[in-house]
Amino acid sequence: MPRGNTQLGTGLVTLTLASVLVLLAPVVVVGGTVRGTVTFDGTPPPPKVLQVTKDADKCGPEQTSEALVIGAEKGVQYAVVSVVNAQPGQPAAPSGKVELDQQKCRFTPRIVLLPAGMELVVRNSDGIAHNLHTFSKTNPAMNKAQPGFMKTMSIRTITKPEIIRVQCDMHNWMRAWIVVVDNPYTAITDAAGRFTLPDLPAGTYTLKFWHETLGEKQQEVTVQDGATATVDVVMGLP
Ligand SMILES: [Cu+2]
Repeated sequence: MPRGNTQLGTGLVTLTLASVLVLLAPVVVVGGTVRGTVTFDGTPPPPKVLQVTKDADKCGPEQTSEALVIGAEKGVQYAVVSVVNAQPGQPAAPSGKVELDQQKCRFTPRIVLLPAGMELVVRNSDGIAHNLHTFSKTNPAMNKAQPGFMKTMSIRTITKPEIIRVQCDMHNWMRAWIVVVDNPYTAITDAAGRFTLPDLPAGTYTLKFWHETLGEKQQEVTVQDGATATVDVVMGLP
């Protein structure tokens, strides 16, 4: 066999072997997960009852405050868990939107996670007049009336990361928070106080826990590829 053909044959074998090795290589799992809980320190106080002073036929005679919601095992709902030193993620898809409803004179959900620059659709399911009053510091503040016939209102001016307090001046018990984020690493605790932050690149991070009534807390965590780190924190009344 001519020498040239032998070299070609060896080359093909080498190439094929390399391909097989690539196919057999383990799938590289990029990033890890942080999960955990926020629990209340002490004996949970009873939920506050808010008096309804207007539109009781739509709003009911009274409302239960969501400023501090504590569930089973003292889990704290509506705590915002974010990664302080995360790299910004992909910009929000322009077609995406996030909705904040007004239902029975209550903002739903209590906390809205809004990627910076994404459209916020404010819905009025009640068919009575509400108004959206935001107390922004970084984004332009707004105070927009939403009459009962205006089913939706589109907001496109919230473009910078910030936690924004929202209220309705017509029903002074109505509260919400818009959490504007520029990375995908923010979670809101569920009814049991649990949160999950998936797909974090390996590294050491500072987690910030924020709750509208309980204040702030920070905790460091190290994330390893393919692993789950657990962070449980306890927060009490200030
Ligand atoms: Cu209102």
